[in-house]
Amino acid sequence: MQTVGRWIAAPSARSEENENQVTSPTLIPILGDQLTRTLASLKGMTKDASVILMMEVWEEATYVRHHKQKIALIFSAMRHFAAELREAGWTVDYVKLDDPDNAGSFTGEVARAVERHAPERVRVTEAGEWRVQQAMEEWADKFACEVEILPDDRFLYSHAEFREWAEDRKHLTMEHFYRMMRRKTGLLMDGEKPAGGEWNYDSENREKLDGDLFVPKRPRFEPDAITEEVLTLVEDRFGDHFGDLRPFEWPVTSTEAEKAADAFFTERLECFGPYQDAMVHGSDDLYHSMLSTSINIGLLDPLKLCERAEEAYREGRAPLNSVEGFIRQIIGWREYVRGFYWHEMPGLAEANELEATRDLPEFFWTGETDMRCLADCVRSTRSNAHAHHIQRLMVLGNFCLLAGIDPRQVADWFLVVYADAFEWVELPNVAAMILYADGGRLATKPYAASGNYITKMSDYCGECRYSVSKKTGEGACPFNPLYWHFMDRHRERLSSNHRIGRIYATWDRMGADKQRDYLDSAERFLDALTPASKGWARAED
Ligand code: FAD
Ligand code: DLZ
Ligand code: SF4
Repeated sequence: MQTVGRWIAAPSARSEENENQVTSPTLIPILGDQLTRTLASLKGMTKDASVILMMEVWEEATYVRHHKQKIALIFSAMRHFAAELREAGWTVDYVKLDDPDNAGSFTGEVARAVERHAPERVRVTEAGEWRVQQAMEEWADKFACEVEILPDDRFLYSHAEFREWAEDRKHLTMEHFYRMMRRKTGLLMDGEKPAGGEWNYDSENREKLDGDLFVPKRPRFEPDAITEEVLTLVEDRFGDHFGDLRPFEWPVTSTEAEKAADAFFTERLECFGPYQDAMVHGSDDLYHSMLSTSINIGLLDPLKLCERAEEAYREGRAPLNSVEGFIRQIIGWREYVRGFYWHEMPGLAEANELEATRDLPEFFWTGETDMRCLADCVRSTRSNAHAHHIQRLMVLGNFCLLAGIDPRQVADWFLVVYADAFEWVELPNVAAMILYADGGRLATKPYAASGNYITKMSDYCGECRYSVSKKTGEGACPFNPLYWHFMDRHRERLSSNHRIGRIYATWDRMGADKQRDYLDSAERFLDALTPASKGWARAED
């Protein structure tokens, strides 16, 4: 379904190719995360009646002060995509950041393009982020032509379907959503039954990585002339943003992204499952796919990736626990958080169920902390604009949860620092998954953990200045007292939670002196944290 002048979500996600070719003069804006030749707004369009508009705009590059590599990735991928479209015969009106008349915003640039091309209508695929979608919905009132906003059918589940699924559910349990998606897509299904008899093999995916295991290097993509020009621009205009710009090695075209996917399927998928939760100091990718940037900006089709993973299992090239784990991340978590975002916005951006108000510590930006696990995660974040899932969840996220950091500051940090960060995927992971700020709509309990979890899954603790086995006092791993401080301060809210309530029996058995030790240690640590200086995440700070 498409709408004229205002936006309504479509009832089904994968729209059909339009049967009737559109021949009236049409302006088609394509945003920086919509770099897909089969994009909804391109389907059924004739090349001679269409002008594609692509815009590098200051507002998008600075609404938060993105990591330099993220800006470079988007601009380079946009410029390559524009060249690819031109090669295929489309007319592309491409506005560069430094074009003297650049209006600086999507709305300003579409307005200028409407004047330049006098189209009968503007046809656009819905935005990934709430903020941009709100602006798009005003276009029909602003421009002297029709405005069509189409559902983004690169996702497998539409907003309306998610609304219907979520209706009347108190908890929006991902596992239920995921099983429904397995049935809907037929992925890893043997008739009505899940392949292998189980829906979820997560319990087999918790191995620590032995230092001797060989981890193949992922392909790196040397900057070409287009990327080099963008890197110079980014250094020049965004040199004071967080993060290292070089080496810049992300795939910036669908051809490069396919090569990255090939390497993952042939070299790393096999071990993806067992070592999904492992962390090794200085080893940044391990067996992860490193495909999120390419998927999120449209260079790779998520469903095709899942089909390739299933094929590897069916042909005996990869074990079921790895393949199921990979498919679950994509048709489960990825689709789920996108549905959750649109279902819970705009409230999700303000949610703060645990009333967390502490400032983000400065070391999230500088990496200067004696906590070896956190220092390594920030280092990888700064150098690569990437950290893998368990680092984001159980080290960085867990710290923010336990220390009670203000969700808005945490969300800004995660949106700034990762090349794959777009609010629709970042915010549910931050506000709901790691911070429990949504009050448990997404997770049935907070993912709180002491140093025990980190030492079980990593080699971080051995050379840390802190001792993970020491519970309180000087030299104790800060995660240990912080864990109990968190549990104690949220007792009223959490003790009735059946998945967490029994922890309080352990707490009570400790006795008042031991409890005081924990609380004092945590408070001393928290009081000594240096809050982040203003201006890292947003210019107006
Ligand atoms: P792999 O480990 O190889 O996983 C395969 C794919 O599954 C990923 O490429 C991704 O598309 C998908 N996926 C896995 N986990 C999730 C998840 N929890 N939510 C959505 N998709 C998932 N992912 C983003 O793409 N952008 C973000 O801004 C982002 N922010 C996050 C913030 C926090 C606090 C947490 C805990 C997770 C976040 N994630 C985000 C999810 C996940 O960490 C990344 O998708 C993953 O690390 C990307 O690396 P990869 O491609 O090697 O993933
Ligand atoms: C992330 C980003 C950046 C940094 N710059 C641009 C840009 O100049 N032009 C553009 O079309 N898209 C950019 N993007 C991606 C957008 O922020 C993304 O398309 C929206 O957030 C999705 O709603
Ligand atoms: Fe992190 Fe604690 Fe281990 Fe140090 S001892 S690496 S702070 S978990």
